Amino acid sequence: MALLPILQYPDPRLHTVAKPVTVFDDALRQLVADMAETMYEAPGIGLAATQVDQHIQLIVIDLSKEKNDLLVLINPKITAQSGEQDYEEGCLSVPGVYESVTRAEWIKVEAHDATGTLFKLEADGLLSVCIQHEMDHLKGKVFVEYLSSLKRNRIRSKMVKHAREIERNNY
Ligand code: K1U
Ligand code: ZN
Repeated sequence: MALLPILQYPDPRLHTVAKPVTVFDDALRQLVADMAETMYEAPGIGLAATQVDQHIQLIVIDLSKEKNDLLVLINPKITAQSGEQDYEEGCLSVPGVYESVTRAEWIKVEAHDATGTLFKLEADGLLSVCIQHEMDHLKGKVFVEYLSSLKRNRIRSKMVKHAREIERNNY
């Protein structure tokens, strides 16, 4: 298994629209394993393939404390939704930033697992938020795009400054 570098906002590759997965092979399952390891190590509760510069419709999520309940969603589609909820979201591509976003409270999702089997899932609360956040990544959307342009530009400047400082310290 391998730890994968996570793209940091405002990297333009985060705005790439992911393509559907068409082949469910060992290379895909290796990517799932590497993404899970990367998410657990970060640590985070979700990761989209977009964030590791792989532009296919693949998401991993694990909300368990024990890190033993991995959910793999491939080519996910929301088929029904209802209600609204606000949640203070974070993102491994925008470290240190937590901001409230309004999303659907309940969703019904269809997706394939890593073997290609189609399954259906209903989610509410944090799982619903996390699936919607990760599905946005697959569409090339980062959660800061729900914020005002003032807030988003402040976050962008902070991230660019931080990246420059890291680069300078590496010389
Ligand atoms: O997409 C990502 O970058 C992962 C993100 C998922 C997410 C969190 C909260 C709301 C919506 C989506 C994260 O995992 S950020 C880190 C985080 O929330 C966390 C980290 C350790 C323990 C518990 C939570
Ligand atoms: Zn994210």
